[in-house]
Amino acid sequence: MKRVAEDVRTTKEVRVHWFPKKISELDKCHHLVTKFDPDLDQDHPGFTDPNYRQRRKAIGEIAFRYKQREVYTTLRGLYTTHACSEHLEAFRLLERHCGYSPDNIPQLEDVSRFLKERTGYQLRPVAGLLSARDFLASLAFRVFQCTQYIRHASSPMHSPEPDCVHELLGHVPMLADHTFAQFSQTIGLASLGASEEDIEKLATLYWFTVEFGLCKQGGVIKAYGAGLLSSYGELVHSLSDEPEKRDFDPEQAAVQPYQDQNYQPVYFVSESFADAKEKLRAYIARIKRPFSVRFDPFTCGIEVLDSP
Ligand code: TIH
Ligand code: FE2
Repeated sequence: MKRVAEDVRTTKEVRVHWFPKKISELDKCHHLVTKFDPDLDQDHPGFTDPNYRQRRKAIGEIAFRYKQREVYTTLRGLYTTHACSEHLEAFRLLERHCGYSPDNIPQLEDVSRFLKERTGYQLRPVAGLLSARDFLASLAFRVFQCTQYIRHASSPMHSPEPDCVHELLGHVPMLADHTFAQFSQTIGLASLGASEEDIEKLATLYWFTVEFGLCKQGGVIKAYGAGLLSSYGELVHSLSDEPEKRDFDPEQAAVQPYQDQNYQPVYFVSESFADAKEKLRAYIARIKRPFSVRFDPFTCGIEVLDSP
């Protein structure tokens, strides 16, 4: 598709090709001409030399990784003013002990080991978007399912689906906090064996808290939702005057329609994690289930208890 640069549209509506106007827009100039690619062009002198082709690929990846660096440093710069204190603290530790840096994407296994020591959470790789029932069930065991691929390079500041930027920069630091880890597991436990209708409500509640939650800290609103902390665009939007902000009420949040293609028009603000956890517990206690469940930390299994 040809794009028209808006500010060079003339009165005669001459179509002009889009062109970059800021150095950062060079990120959008990433289309490669493959005519001479040694992997595709049989006449290329290196076509039959696998070592050469491999070396070329490795060098090419350094160029693509340049963008990853940009996402990391841009988000990190914004955290100081926009992220909650729990996220900031864990992020410092992840940089010190877990290989978080602008030039490195850490291994899932290393990050999982770090979390296990902090809150007992562990990470496991997942191929794509899971059903809400399966995803929430894993939280009951303090297992977090992580995607491994990275967002498309043409849209570094927002992705419509989870990717490793979202998991590593958004979720992981929050899962290192005790109260938040408990909050997440509580949603997971409530989801086990729940009706379709209750799964839908719990998934929506998860959306407005774990993914897109805001909270008050020292009289200022900060972000704790992973979907905000992994998207520069939405992080700025969420704390601006543009969207509506409501006090967190699980009854309301569980049925609030949400946006999963673009920025949210509505966010819920918690007084604190402790307060959110208490409200969540009260909400969950009202969900009807013919049995109750308990996580046994010794066996890491679920005990099912019939109600009297
Ligand atoms: N929008 C988030 C991002 O850009 O990192 C990713 C998602 C969060 C929740 C659903 S998709
Ligand atoms: Fe997520």
